[in-house]
Amino acid sequence: MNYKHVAIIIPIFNERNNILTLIDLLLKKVPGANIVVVDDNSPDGSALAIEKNFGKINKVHLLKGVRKMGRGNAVFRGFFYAYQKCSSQIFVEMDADHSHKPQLVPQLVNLVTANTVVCASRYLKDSRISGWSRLRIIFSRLSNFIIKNILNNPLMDSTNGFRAYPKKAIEVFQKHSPITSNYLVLSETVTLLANHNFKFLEVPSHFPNRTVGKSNTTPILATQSLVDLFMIWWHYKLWRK
Ligand SMILES: Nc1nc2c(ncn2[C@@H]2O[C@H](COP(=O)(O)OP(=O)(O)OP(=O)(O)O)[C@@H](O)[C@H]2O)c(=O)[nH]1
Ligand SMILES: [Mg+2]
Repeated sequence: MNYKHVAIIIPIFNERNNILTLIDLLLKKVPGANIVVVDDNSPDGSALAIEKNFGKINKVHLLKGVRKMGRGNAVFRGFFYAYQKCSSQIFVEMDADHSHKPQLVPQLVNLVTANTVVCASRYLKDSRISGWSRLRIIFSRLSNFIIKNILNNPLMDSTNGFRAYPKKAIEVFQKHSPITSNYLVLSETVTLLANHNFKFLEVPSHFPNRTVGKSNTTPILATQSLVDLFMIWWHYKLWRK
Protein backbone atom coordinates (compact mmCIF):
# COMPACT_ATOMS: atom_id res chain seq x y z
CA MET A 1 0.00 0.00 0.00
CA ASN A 2 1.18 3.53 -0.78
CA TYR A 3 0.28 6.23 1.74
CA LYS A 4 1.07 9.25 -0.43
CA HIS A 5 -2.26 10.84 0.58
CA VAL A 6 -1.12 10.86 4.23
CA ALA A 7 0.91 13.49 6.10
CA ILE A 8 2.41 12.62 9.48
CA ILE A 9 3.10 15.65 11.67
CA ILE A 10 5.68 15.25 14.44
CA PRO A 11 6.33 18.17 16.84
CA ILE A 12 9.81 18.01 18.37
CA PHE A 13 11.76 19.79 21.04
CA ASN A 14 15.12 18.24 21.97
CA GLU A 15 14.37 14.84 20.43
CA ARG A 16 17.64 14.26 18.53
CA ASN A 17 18.00 10.75 19.94
CA ASN A 18 14.42 9.75 19.12
CA ILE A 19 13.48 11.43 15.86
CA LEU A 20 15.96 9.72 13.52
CA THR A 21 14.86 6.21 14.54
CA LEU A 22 11.20 7.29 14.38
CA ILE A 23 11.55 8.64 10.82
CA ASP A 24 13.31 5.41 9.79
CA LEU A 25 10.43 3.34 11.17
CA LEU A 26 7.76 5.55 9.56
CA LEU A 27 9.44 5.33 6.14
CA LYS A 28 9.14 1.53 6.44
CA LYS A 29 5.71 1.20 8.09
CA VAL A 30 3.90 3.98 6.22
CA PRO A 31 5.60 4.02 2.79
CA GLY A 32 4.89 7.03 0.60
CA ALA A 33 3.58 9.23 3.42
CA ASN A 34 4.90 12.77 3.84
CA ILE A 35 6.64 13.15 7.19
CA VAL A 36 6.54 16.73 8.48
CA VAL A 37 8.76 17.36 11.50
CA VAL A 38 8.20 20.68 13.29
CA ASP A 39 11.20 21.70 15.37
CA ASP A 40 11.20 24.76 17.60
CA ASN A 41 14.92 25.53 17.44
CA SER A 42 15.87 22.63 19.75
CA PRO A 43 19.18 23.39 21.47
CA ASP A 44 20.25 19.74 21.13
CA GLY A 45 20.68 20.07 17.36
CA SER A 46 17.69 17.91 16.35
CA ALA A 47 17.19 19.93 13.14
CA LEU A 48 20.78 19.54 12.00
CA ALA A 49 20.65 15.78 12.60
CA ILE A 50 17.47 15.52 10.48
CA GLU A 51 19.01 17.59 7.67
CA LYS A 52 22.16 15.45 7.73
CA ASN A 53 20.33 12.12 7.67
CA PHE A 54 17.20 12.84 5.63
CA GLY A 55 17.97 16.09 3.79
CA LYS A 56 17.90 14.29 0.44
CA ILE A 57 14.62 12.45 1.00
CA ASN A 58 11.86 14.63 -0.42
CA LYS A 59 9.11 12.95 1.63
CA VAL A 60 10.77 14.17 4.84
CA HIS A 61 10.04 17.86 5.52
CA LEU A 62 11.53 19.96 8.30
CA LEU A 63 9.77 23.10 9.52
CA LYS A 64 11.87 25.32 11.72
CA GLY A 65 10.38 27.58 14.38
CA VAL A 66 12.42 30.29 16.04
CA ARG A 67 11.50 29.49 19.63
CA LYS A 68 9.53 26.99 21.72
CA MET A 69 5.87 27.75 21.11
CA GLY A 70 4.13 24.66 22.49
CA ARG A 71 3.23 21.25 21.09
CA GLY A 72 -0.20 22.31 19.86
CA ASN A 73 1.10 25.33 17.99
CA ALA A 74 3.77 23.19 16.29
CA VAL A 75 1.21 20.59 15.16
CA PHE A 76 -0.98 23.28 13.57
CA ARG A 77 1.98 24.71 11.65
CA GLY A 78 2.59 21.18 10.36
CA PHE A 79 -1.09 20.62 9.42
CA PHE A 80 -1.28 23.84 7.41
CA TYR A 81 2.05 23.22 5.68
CA ALA A 82 1.01 19.68 4.65
CA TYR A 83 -2.41 20.93 3.52
CA GLN A 84 -0.79 23.51 1.20
CA LYS A 85 2.39 21.82 0.05
CA CYS A 86 1.71 18.08 0.09
CA SER A 87 -1.95 17.97 -1.04
CA SER A 88 -2.59 15.49 1.76
CA GLN A 89 -6.03 14.00 2.43
CA ILE A 90 -5.35 12.49 5.88
CA PHE A 91 -3.30 14.16 8.62
CA VAL A 92 -1.72 12.21 11.48
CA GLU A 93 -0.22 13.79 14.59
CA MET A 94 2.14 11.86 16.84
CA ASP A 95 4.90 12.39 19.43
CA ALA A 96 8.56 11.77 18.66
CA ASP A 97 9.47 9.90 21.84
CA HIS A 98 8.28 6.43 20.68
CA SER A 99 5.26 6.47 23.00
CA HIS A 100 3.20 6.43 19.80
CA LYS A 101 3.94 3.34 17.73
CA PRO A 102 4.44 3.80 13.96
CA GLN A 103 2.87 0.42 13.22
CA LEU A 104 -0.49 1.75 14.45
CA VAL A 105 -0.51 4.57 11.86
CA PRO A 106 -1.96 2.46 8.97
CA GLN A 107 -4.84 1.31 11.22
CA LEU A 108 -5.67 4.87 12.28
CA VAL A 109 -5.48 6.10 8.68
CA ASN A 110 -7.61 3.29 7.25
CA LEU A 111 -10.46 4.07 9.67
CA VAL A 112 -10.69 7.80 8.84
CA THR A 113 -13.75 8.95 6.88
CA ALA A 114 -14.72 12.43 5.64
CA ASN A 115 -16.17 13.30 9.05
CA THR A 116 -14.52 10.81 11.40
CA VAL A 117 -11.37 11.49 13.43
CA VAL A 118 -9.57 8.37 14.67
CA CYS A 119 -7.82 8.57 18.05
CA ALA A 120 -5.40 6.14 19.68
CA SER A 121 -6.60 5.62 23.25
CA ARG A 122 -4.77 4.55 26.40
CA TYR A 123 -8.02 3.90 28.25
CA LEU A 124 -9.94 1.22 26.37
CA LYS A 125 -10.23 -2.43 27.43
CA ASP A 126 -7.36 -3.61 25.23
CA SER A 127 -5.13 -0.57 25.76
CA ARG A 128 -1.90 -0.72 27.73
CA ILE A 129 0.42 1.82 29.37
CA SER A 130 3.90 0.73 30.41
CA GLY A 131 6.58 2.52 32.38
CA TRP A 132 4.34 5.05 34.11
CA SER A 133 4.22 5.42 37.89
CA ARG A 134 0.87 4.78 39.55
CA LEU A 135 0.70 8.51 40.39
CA ARG A 136 1.05 9.50 36.72
CA ILE A 137 -1.69 7.06 35.67
CA ILE A 138 -4.01 8.46 38.37
CA PHE A 139 -3.20 12.04 37.30
CA SER A 140 -3.86 11.27 33.62
CA ARG A 141 -7.10 9.37 34.28
CA LEU A 142 -8.33 12.09 36.61
CA SER A 143 -7.52 14.80 34.05
CA ASN A 144 -9.45 12.89 31.39
CA PHE A 145 -12.40 12.35 33.73
CA ILE A 146 -12.56 16.08 34.57
CA ILE A 147 -12.16 17.15 30.93
CA LYS A 148 -14.78 14.65 29.75
CA ASN A 149 -17.32 15.94 32.25
CA ILE A 150 -16.61 19.64 31.99
CA LEU A 151 -16.42 19.76 28.19
CA ASN A 152 -18.93 16.98 27.54
CA ASN A 153 -16.25 15.29 25.55
CA PRO A 154 -17.01 11.94 23.84
CA LEU A 155 -13.50 10.44 24.23
CA MET A 156 -12.16 8.20 27.00
CA ASP A 157 -8.71 9.66 26.27
CA SER A 158 -8.65 13.20 24.96
CA THR A 159 -5.10 14.06 26.06
CA ASN A 160 -3.24 11.62 23.81
CA GLY A 161 -1.84 13.30 20.70
CA PHE A 162 -1.88 10.29 18.40
CA ARG A 163 -4.71 10.84 15.94
CA ALA A 164 -5.65 10.79 12.26
CA TYR A 165 -7.85 13.60 10.86
CA PRO A 166 -9.64 13.94 7.53
CA LYS A 167 -8.89 17.00 5.36
CA LYS A 168 -12.21 18.62 6.33
CA ALA A 169 -11.05 18.82 9.95
CA ILE A 170 -7.97 20.82 8.92
CA GLU A 171 -10.28 23.21 7.05
CA VAL A 172 -12.22 23.74 10.30
CA PHE A 173 -8.93 24.54 12.09
CA GLN A 174 -8.09 27.05 9.34
CA LYS A 175 -11.39 28.87 9.85
CA HIS A 176 -11.53 28.65 13.65
CA SER A 177 -8.10 29.03 15.22
CA PRO A 178 -7.88 27.16 18.53
CA ILE A 179 -7.53 29.42 21.55
CA THR A 180 -4.98 27.20 23.38
CA SER A 181 -1.56 26.07 22.19
CA ASN A 182 -0.20 23.51 24.62
CA TYR A 183 -1.36 20.02 25.64
CA LEU A 184 -5.01 21.00 26.26
CA VAL A 185 -5.42 21.93 22.62
CA LEU A 186 -6.03 18.20 22.10
CA SER A 187 -9.20 18.49 24.18
CA GLU A 188 -10.11 21.80 22.55
CA THR A 189 -9.98 20.34 19.03
CA VAL A 190 -12.35 17.56 20.09
CA THR A 191 -14.83 20.17 21.36
CA LEU A 192 -14.39 22.30 18.23
CA LEU A 193 -14.82 19.38 15.81
CA ALA A 194 -17.77 17.92 17.76
CA ASN A 195 -19.46 21.32 17.36
CA HIS A 196 -18.96 20.87 13.61
CA ASN A 197 -20.60 17.42 13.66
CA PHE A 198 -17.46 15.34 13.39
CA LYS A 199 -17.49 11.80 14.86
CA PHE A 200 -14.68 10.24 16.86
CA LEU A 201 -13.50 6.67 16.84
CA GLU A 202 -11.13 5.47 19.56
CA VAL A 203 -8.86 2.49 19.01
CA PRO A 204 -6.87 0.70 21.72
CA SER A 205 -3.14 1.34 21.79
CA HIS A 206 -0.02 0.39 23.70
CA PHE A 207 1.65 3.48 25.18
CA PRO A 208 5.19 2.86 26.47
CA ASN A 209 6.73 5.72 28.44
CA ARG A 210 9.66 7.48 26.81
CA THR A 211 13.02 5.80 27.54
CA VAL A 212 15.21 8.30 25.68
CA GLY A 213 15.36 12.09 26.07
CA LYS A 214 13.65 14.40 28.52
CA SER A 215 9.97 15.16 29.06
CA ASN A 216 8.72 18.59 27.96
CA THR A 217 5.97 18.52 30.56
CA THR A 218 6.69 20.85 33.48
CA PRO A 219 4.68 21.78 36.59
CA ILE A 220 4.13 25.21 34.98
CA LEU A 221 2.62 23.59 31.87
CA ALA A 222 0.43 21.34 34.03
CA THR A 223 -0.89 24.43 35.85
CA GLN A 224 -1.33 26.20 32.51
CA SER A 225 -3.56 23.27 31.46
CA LEU A 226 -6.01 24.13 34.26
CA VAL A 227 -6.22 27.71 33.00
CA ASP A 228 -6.61 26.40 29.43
CA LEU A 229 -9.46 24.09 30.51
CA PHE A 230 -11.28 27.06 32.02
CA MET A 231 -10.71 29.09 28.82
CA ILE A 232 -12.05 26.27 26.61
CA TRP A 233 -15.10 25.83 28.82
CA TRP A 234 -15.74 29.58 28.79
CA HIS A 235 -15.22 29.93 25.05
CA TYR A 236 -17.10 26.89 23.77
CA LYS A 237 -19.62 26.00 26.47
CA LEU A 238 -20.56 29.20 28.20
CA TRP A 239 -19.97 32.02 25.75
CA ARG A 240 -21.31 30.21 22.68
CA LYS A 241 -24.51 28.98 24.37
N1 LIG B 1 7.92 21.81 18.19
C1 LIG B 1 7.62 21.61 19.50
N2 LIG B 1 7.47 20.35 19.97
C2 LIG B 1 7.18 20.18 21.29
C3 LIG B 1 7.03 21.28 22.18
N3 LIG B 1 6.73 20.78 23.42
C4 LIG B 1 6.70 19.43 23.29
N4 LIG B 1 6.99 19.05 22.02
C5 LIG B 1 7.00 17.69 21.45
O1 LIG B 1 5.71 17.16 21.68
C6 LIG B 1 5.78 15.78 21.92
C7 LIG B 1 5.16 15.48 23.31
O2 LIG B 1 5.97 16.04 24.31
P1 LIG B 1 6.56 15.16 25.54
O3 LIG B 1 7.76 15.85 26.07
O4 LIG B 1 6.75 13.75 25.11
O5 LIG B 1 5.41 15.31 26.59
P2 LIG B 1 4.78 14.17 27.43
O6 LIG B 1 4.48 13.00 26.52
O7 LIG B 1 3.66 14.78 28.19
O8 LIG B 1 5.95 13.81 28.44
P3 LIG B 1 6.66 12.38 28.64
O9 LIG B 1 5.66 11.46 29.21
O10 LIG B 1 7.76 12.59 29.59
O11 LIG B 1 7.14 11.92 27.31
C8 LIG B 1 7.25 15.38 21.81
O12 LIG B 1 7.52 14.94 20.51
C9 LIG B 1 7.95 16.71 22.11
O13 LIG B 1 9.25 16.78 21.57
C10 LIG B 1 7.19 22.61 21.64
O14 LIG B 1 7.08 23.62 22.32
N5 LIG B 1 7.47 22.70 20.32
MG1 LIG C 1 5.90 11.89 25.65
